[in-house]
Amino acid sequence: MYKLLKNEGSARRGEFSTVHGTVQTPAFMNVATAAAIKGGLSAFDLKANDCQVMLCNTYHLHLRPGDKNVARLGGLHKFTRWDGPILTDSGGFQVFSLSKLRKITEEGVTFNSHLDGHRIFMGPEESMQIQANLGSTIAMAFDECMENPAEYQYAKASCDRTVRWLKRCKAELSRLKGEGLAVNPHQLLFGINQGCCYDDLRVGHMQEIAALDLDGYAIGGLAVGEPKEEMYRVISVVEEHMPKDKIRYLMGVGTPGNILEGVRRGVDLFDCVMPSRNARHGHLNTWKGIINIKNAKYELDEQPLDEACSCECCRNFSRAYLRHLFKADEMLGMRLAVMHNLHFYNNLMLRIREALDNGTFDAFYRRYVNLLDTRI
Ligand code: PRF
Ligand code: ZN
Repeated sequence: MYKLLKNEGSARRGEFSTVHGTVQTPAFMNVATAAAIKGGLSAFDLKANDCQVMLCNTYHLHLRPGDKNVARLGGLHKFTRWDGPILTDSGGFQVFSLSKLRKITEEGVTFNSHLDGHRIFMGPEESMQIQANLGSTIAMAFDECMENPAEYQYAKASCDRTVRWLKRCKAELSRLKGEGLAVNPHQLLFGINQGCCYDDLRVGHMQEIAALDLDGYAIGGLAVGEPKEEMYRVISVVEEHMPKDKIRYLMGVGTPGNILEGVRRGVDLFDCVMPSRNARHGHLNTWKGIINIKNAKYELDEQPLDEACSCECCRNFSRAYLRHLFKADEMLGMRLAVMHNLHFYNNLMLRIREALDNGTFDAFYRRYVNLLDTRI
């Protein structure tokens, strides 16, 4: 259930209530692809860093440890010890991004496992069955995330098929819940808008899926190589046709600047591997811009990584120590860096919410939109 608390322009301050707790929005969802945060963080670390939602992947967990095993072990919440909301991505995107040999038909997608190459089939029903076994709070619809650019005719046919897949997802999830086969009997379903960068396809697709009265709506198929101005334009075009009383999620986005632009255009939820992936390479977000901790200039720097940050790393350690850990390839370096970047993203969302509460989002946006994405 999404409750709109306040607007500033198109930006929305809201609350999303689920059986696993209420999410204050706008919010960032922290990526735990295979039920762990890369860099060695657990559910308890997420809690300690103000994370509200954990995101896991259907495809990865189906391959390993197997969704049936997760169901036998009581579902993802019990397995990971994360008691807040969990969103599972449907596998659609991962199949398209990880597997080279794949065949798409009306039924679904046949592809090779990225682990051992064996043939796997996944369609809307399989994706829902896997997500029902995982017991996530929110299941995502099985969609096709097209390459960009895509031919108009291909994009149109793909969108139409994604609508048919969505109807099958909805029917299958309600069957599973009705027959007591879902680990979480209250599991929610979000639809995903596609349509490449073709405005008419985007709008037509959004109108069709809005009519299905789902629990939330995502914008997919963006941040896949198009210029960011194009992405912002598509968000604005689609947003006008998204139900006002449902939560909105921009998939796989992005930098702090991208998030500020998304919020300004009416998006409530984001997720991205960027903070953890960048952290593992020593690229760290601060309130003054992005730093590379491996840089020689930090060798004797006794300041905290970011004096404005209250994460475990910034409260206790110097830049010099963190740089040393990276140089010496110590696991602790990665763990602290990932913790900091996730803390930064969750804190960014907190400050966005405060600005919306106070009616000062526009000033906040203007102050930070370029600064936070700048390398210093
Ligand atoms: N579809 C799904 N997951 C996704 C995407 C999508 O289009 C994207 C696109 N940025 C990220 N994750 N199912
Ligand atoms: Zn920090």
